[in-house]
Amino acid sequence: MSITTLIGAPLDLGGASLGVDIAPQTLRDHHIAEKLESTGLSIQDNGDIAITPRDQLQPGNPHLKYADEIIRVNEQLAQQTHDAVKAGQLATVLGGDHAVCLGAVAGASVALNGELGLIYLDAHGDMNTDKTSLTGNIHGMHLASLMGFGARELVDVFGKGAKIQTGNLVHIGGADLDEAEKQLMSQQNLHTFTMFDLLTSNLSPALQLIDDLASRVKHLWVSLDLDCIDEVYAPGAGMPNKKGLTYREIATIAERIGSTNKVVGVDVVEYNPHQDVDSKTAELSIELIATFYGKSYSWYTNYLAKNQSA
Ligand SMILES: [Mn+2]
Repeated sequence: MSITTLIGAPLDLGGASLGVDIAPQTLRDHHIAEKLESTGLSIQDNGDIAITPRDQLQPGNPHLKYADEIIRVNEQLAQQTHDAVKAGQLATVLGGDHAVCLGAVAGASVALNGELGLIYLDAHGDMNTDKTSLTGNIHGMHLASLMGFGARELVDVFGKGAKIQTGNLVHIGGADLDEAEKQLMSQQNLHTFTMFDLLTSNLSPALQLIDDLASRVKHLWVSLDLDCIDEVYAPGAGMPNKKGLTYREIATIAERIGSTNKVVGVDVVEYNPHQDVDSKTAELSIELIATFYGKSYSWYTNYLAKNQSA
């Protein structure tokens, strides 16, 4: 039985989306542990990392807002994902805003000596730096940091230098990309699949990118920003998306990722329970986590479990 460590990281300092701080508790209230256990995973809940409230902090450098606290939280988070992965466990991180991906992935990467591919599902690039960001919000920078670009203090979280090689990233779902991000993507020849690609080529090239990455690396991390999913299916995303992936598209991508059997950790971020409708986004988050790990959990599997004859 695979043991997965649940780690709550209720950080809301990386962006302006207030409400993501109650996401880990809301998912626990929706029985995330029991539901994941019903798929065959065994859960060890580490609880939440303590975050200093915004009103007790100064934003500091306007190009790297709340950097000190965000780095402190990510160092702690990295230690936890590191220890879980080092022990052969899966690490499931419940954000919080997307800036928690920095520590989550850094810890796993260090535990695996850098032999880690990253599948990044997001409507945004999250590849700005302190020099290119228009907002100074770190939840739009950490993916550049993980690849070694931008402010040193972010790049060097949990050990010096890049944690993910540029060739070992697959970015899927891009819809709102900034100019600087598009430049970095093309200069570095990153493997990307945007919503435009989906509309012109259908899903198959994205599945190929996943398969190709899985054949190059021993281990995978999946970072799911719920805003890559259409607001019809994920109304509780921090930044609701009208041109996002449909349920069948994200479910198919998740199933393909799960079929690699290489996923060592997942972070699910930018869930804002205040905006959720009928707990749709919470339920979908739980289903997708299970699917990334190669398990199945859905309305249908529940129905079968409840309606077994004798
Ligand atoms: Mn994001």
